[in-house]
Amino acid sequence: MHWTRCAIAAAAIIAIVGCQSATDSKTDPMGAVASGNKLKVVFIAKSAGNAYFAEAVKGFKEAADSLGVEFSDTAPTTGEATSQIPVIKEQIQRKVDIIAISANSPDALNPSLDEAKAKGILVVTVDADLTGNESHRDFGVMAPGTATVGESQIELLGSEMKYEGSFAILSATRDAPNQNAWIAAMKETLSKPKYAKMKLVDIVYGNDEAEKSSTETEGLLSKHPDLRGIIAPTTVGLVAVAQSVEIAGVYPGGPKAKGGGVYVTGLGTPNQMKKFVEKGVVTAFQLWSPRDMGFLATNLAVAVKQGKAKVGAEYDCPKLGKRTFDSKNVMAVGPLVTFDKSNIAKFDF
Ligand code: RAM
Repeated sequence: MHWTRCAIAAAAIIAIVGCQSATDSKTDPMGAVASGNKLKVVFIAKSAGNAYFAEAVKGFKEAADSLGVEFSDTAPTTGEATSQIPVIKEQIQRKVDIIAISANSPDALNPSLDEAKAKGILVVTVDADLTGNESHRDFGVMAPGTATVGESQIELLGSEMKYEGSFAILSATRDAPNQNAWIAAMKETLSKPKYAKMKLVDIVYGNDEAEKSSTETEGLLSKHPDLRGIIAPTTVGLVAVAQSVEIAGVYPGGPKAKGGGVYVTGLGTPNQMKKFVEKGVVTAFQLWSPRDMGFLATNLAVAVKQGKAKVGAEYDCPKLGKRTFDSKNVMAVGPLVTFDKSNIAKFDF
């Protein structure tokens, strides 16, 4: 697959570039001066300690190293709507040139991001957008189309539960713009005749915290004894759901499975999900490359900042090729990949 090869090549590039810059700063007496003039890019994740964002950061770093710009990443401890406000303010004070952010709210960040833009900082949403408030950022780099993700998730669960029975969604935070957009697309998909016998009975929020996601899953299982499926469109949530369903023994074929058992799917990272797929707790799940997302965002943002690319126009990204913006100035990464027993061993992230 295209981005597995890329990942290997990228690892090699990072190794080489990493060595070079370490040597440069030791031997080049102008290093300090030069680094003072470098463009400063920061990525603000939704919350700390999430493997998905750690993978995205690899892409940011790879691009930053190849472009000779300075990169750092940071995140609030938790992902509630306002938690990124002090972090944005801190970065404005640091005089960064580019803020890339996976937004925890579609609107709570507007004033802080406006302040950043007023200071000449380029504001780029990555992974989670300011849905309905797009004018408060310059452009976005997002997952493969919202409709694609929503439809594919419903189709994946539907094919497993034979398009019949009740299911629930375990999401991230209540305000998460990306999960909310995917859930809206899932509901839209459910209105098609093919899915008429699938019933969405509950939506709960694990806040992208392992413990809260597990507690919410246990709640779903006891509240809905006839549940046939759970979709967790969050990498943190999906691990927790898989684990809770395994412990409860209610996965299809599990010791406590009733009426066929509970199918679990969602968006997850292959490395976190491998063991559940191997054990048969989860059959299939999906994701795109978070690393490509960071890589594209950095390349594009730096090119725009340097006047080498224009928001709204076609962009030819190193390694990834030509991409276009949609009407909301979003550039998507892709493809959306389905991971199962047949291919999961090929991925390492
Ligand atoms: C979690 C985060 C992130 C989302 C992925 C799929 O890691 O909520 O925003 O894109 O899941």
